[in-house]
Amino acid sequence: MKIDVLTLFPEMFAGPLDVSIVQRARKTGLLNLRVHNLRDWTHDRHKTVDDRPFGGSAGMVLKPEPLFAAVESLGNEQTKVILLTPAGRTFSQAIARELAMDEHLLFICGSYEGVDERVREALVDDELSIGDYVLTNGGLPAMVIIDAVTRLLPGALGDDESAKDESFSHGLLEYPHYTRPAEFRGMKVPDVLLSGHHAEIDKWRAEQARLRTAQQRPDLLNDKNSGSRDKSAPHN
Ligand code: 4G0
Repeated sequence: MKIDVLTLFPEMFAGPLDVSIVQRARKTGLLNLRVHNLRDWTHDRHKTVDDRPFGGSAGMVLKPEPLFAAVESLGNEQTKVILLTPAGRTFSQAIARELAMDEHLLFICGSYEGVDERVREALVDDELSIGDYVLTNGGLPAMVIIDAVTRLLPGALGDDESAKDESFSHGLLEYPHYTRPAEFRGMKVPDVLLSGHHAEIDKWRAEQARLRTAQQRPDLLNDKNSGSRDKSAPHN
């Protein structure tokens, strides 16, 4: 998969995408990630990317010219252009699974009050938000989405990582996990996990997952409208 990012702050992207599973996906060629400075598509001396809104009001708006030039130079017909904005549909594991099937994603990291409406109309295929809060720019949301999508690319996870059951593919939270020692500061690992009775262990885990979900995320048990749950998706 190819991913291009358009941002005013490319320095932000050093770090989170240079470690762990995303780093390995990049090194093995599974993920071709390129982060670009939107100012590279300006032509004036001051590299102007924004301007005051017509009609007045506080704040600035990203000008259309650099964004059109950038998207036209980086993208083609099969590119999915995604704007990060608090006004987008809320990102979820189900959306991550959809994006993982695309060949080419191009993220526009908005800042300020937003982008010129003609960019949304003519260039943007999808608008995504990572949740109901406002950040200084769309860089962190882009990194969150890139991380979630990359680990779903076939071959991105190692054997240990992919064998793991996943909360959001069942629509339930995970059961509790324990490792050695069997007793730590007086806190004991449940006997059933030490018993070697795999049917009993599976039963206990299923019950714990249900209890934990009811306690912490009762919204996920509600059959309708669970947002992140995709009942049509394969259960890995
Ligand atoms: C306001 C996304 C702020 C408007 C972006 C962009 C939070 C999120 C910003 C825009 C962001 C999120 C209209 C592009 C940038 N903050 N919740 N800040 N537009 O995903």
